[in-house]
Amino acid sequence: MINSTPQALTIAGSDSDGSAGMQADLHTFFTRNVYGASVITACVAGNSYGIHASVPMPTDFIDQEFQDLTDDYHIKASKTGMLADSELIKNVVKNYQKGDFGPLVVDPVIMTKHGSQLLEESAFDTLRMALLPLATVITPNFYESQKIAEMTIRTDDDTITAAHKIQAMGAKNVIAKGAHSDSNQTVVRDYVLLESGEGFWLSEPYHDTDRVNGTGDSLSACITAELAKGTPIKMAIQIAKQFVNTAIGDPIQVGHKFGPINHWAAQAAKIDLTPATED
Ligand code: PXL
Repeated sequence: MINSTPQALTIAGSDSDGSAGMQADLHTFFTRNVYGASVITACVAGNSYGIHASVPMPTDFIDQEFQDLTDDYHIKASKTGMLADSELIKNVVKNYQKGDFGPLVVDPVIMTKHGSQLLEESAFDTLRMALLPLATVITPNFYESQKIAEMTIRTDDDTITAAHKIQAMGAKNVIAKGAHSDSNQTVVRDYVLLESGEGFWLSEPYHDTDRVNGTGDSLSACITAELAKGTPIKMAIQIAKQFVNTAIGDPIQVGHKFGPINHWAAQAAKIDLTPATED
C-alpha cells in the first residue's frame, strides 16, 4: 500500500560535515528503520572544529518544500532543529499548521557545542510563543532550558522548576537535559516531565569523549522516529536515550575534534532498545 512505510520529517539546518542537524536526524531515522524526509531551513558550513558560515533558506522555498511533501507523502511525525530567526520560525509554524505532519518534537536549537549561536536572541520570544505550544515533546539542553525558562539552573529542583515553566508555555512533554560539562561526573541525568504530570529522572553513564556532535539532534530525531512508528511517548523517550547513550559509548573516528556520535552502534551490536517494561 502506498505510504505504509513509516515516514518522519526533519525541519532543520544542513550541517556540511554530517555530524549534526539534518544529517544527524536522517542518520537516526535510517538506523531506526524509518524513512526520512527533510525540509531544509538553513545551510551551515562546518566541520569538527566548528561552524564557519551559515545561510537561511528563502521562506518561499521552504513553503514549496512543505507543499511537495503534502502533495505526495504521509508524514507520521516531525521534528524541528535549527530555525535561525523569528521569520523562519513563523514560516515553519504556518506550514506545520497548514498540513498534516503528525506530532511535533521541538529541539530548540540555540547554541552548538562549539559556541556558535544558531538562533538569534531576538527570536526567543517567537520560539516561546509560536512554536512551543505546538510541541508534543520538547528537548532543551541545560543551556536552552535556562534561556527558555529565563532562570539559572543549579540544582535538581531548579531543573524540575524549569521543566514545569516550559510545560506551562504549552509544550506537552518536556525533557530537560542535564549538564555534561564536568569530566569528573559519572552520570548524565535528564528530567522528563510528561503531559500527565508524571515526572522522573533518566540516568545514563557519562562518557568522557569529544565524539558528541549531534547528540541532541539524534535524541530528538530518535523520539520522532519512534512516534512515526506508533511507539507511546514515554517508551519513545526511553528508547531515544538508550540509542544516544549507545552511540556515544562506541565512538567512530571521523574528524579531528568534536566528531559525530556513532549512529550504527545499537544496530551493529544488535541491541534491543525497548525498555523491559512500560510502567
Ligand atoms: O547540534 C546542533 C546543530 C543543529 N543544527 C545544525 C548544526 C548543529 C551543530 O553543529 O550545525 C545545522
